[in-house]
Amino acid sequence: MTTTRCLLLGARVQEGAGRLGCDMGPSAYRAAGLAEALAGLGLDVVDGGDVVPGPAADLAHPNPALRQLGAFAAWTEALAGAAYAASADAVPVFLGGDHSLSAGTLAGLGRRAAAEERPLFVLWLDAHADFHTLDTTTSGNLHGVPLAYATGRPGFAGLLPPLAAPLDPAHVCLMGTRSLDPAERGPVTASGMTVYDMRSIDEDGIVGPLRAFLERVAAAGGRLHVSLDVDFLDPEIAPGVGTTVPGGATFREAHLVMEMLHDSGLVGSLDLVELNPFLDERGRTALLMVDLAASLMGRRVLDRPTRTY
Ligand code: B3U
Ligand code: MN
Ligand code: MN
Repeated sequence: MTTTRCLLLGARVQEGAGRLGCDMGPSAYRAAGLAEALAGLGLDVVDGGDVVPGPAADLAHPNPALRQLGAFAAWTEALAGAAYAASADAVPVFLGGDHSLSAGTLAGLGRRAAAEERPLFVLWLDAHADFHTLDTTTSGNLHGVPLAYATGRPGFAGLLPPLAAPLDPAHVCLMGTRSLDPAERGPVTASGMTVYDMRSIDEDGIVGPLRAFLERVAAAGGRLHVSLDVDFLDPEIAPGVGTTVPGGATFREAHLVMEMLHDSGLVGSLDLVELNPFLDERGRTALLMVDLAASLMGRRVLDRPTRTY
């Protein structure tokens, strides 16, 4: 068996969030020992440094709320190229950075999946759906749009890079959802994406729904991308994020998701997004995200370090 090659790529994107600080995320993951934790599992870990975007163009749009559209376009272009290249022979782990970075990673991975003639599937672990178009966002924060762009919703053409292969919404599974804006609700429902909101997880648990999704991915011979937003987690255990929403996933729910993902053997790439070290408490959110990534990459419960978060 060949050793899994794991390529860490920092994306110091903060322009998509409503407050500053996500640009420090990659440094926090490095300080929290992500590379060492993954190497300790026997993986071949390479830290590829940080992706650097080109200059931000001055892009105009009729929605006056939009902020940093030019920077978003530049990051998307750079990250799409990085994700396509990295996914040729490694499992890339993107260290965010706010969630707008996933516009780029999804674009690049869509291109990679098309080249492999495999369908791309996405597990979106998040309090939010991030399904706004440039026209519907009222916050103007572009971390609210990446899934809309990647699935080919209208209004991005001419501003963001064209998609080599739009993501099929039927291949997207949202888990942990508990905050949708009014303008997102109809489109999310109509899209055909599978949504397991916190209500359904409270009622039915997380195992059955995740197993059903993973079985679909396996049956289709799919490539699976996981996008883990810190606010998927309950803010009591993960305070280091700009948009805390009460009632999120528990410590064990989150680890169980990661353990099942590992057992599936299907995950080809991972985004760790929305960590804001400025808002964290003694690195506890960064450490928890590192431990979750290690669970996904194969660390078993009994091997976990004893930490006080
Ligand atoms: N839907 C809201 C809030 C939000 C989305 N993603 C995050 N927050 N992190 C918006 O601003 O689009
Ligand atoms: Mn998000
Ligand atoms: Mn979120």
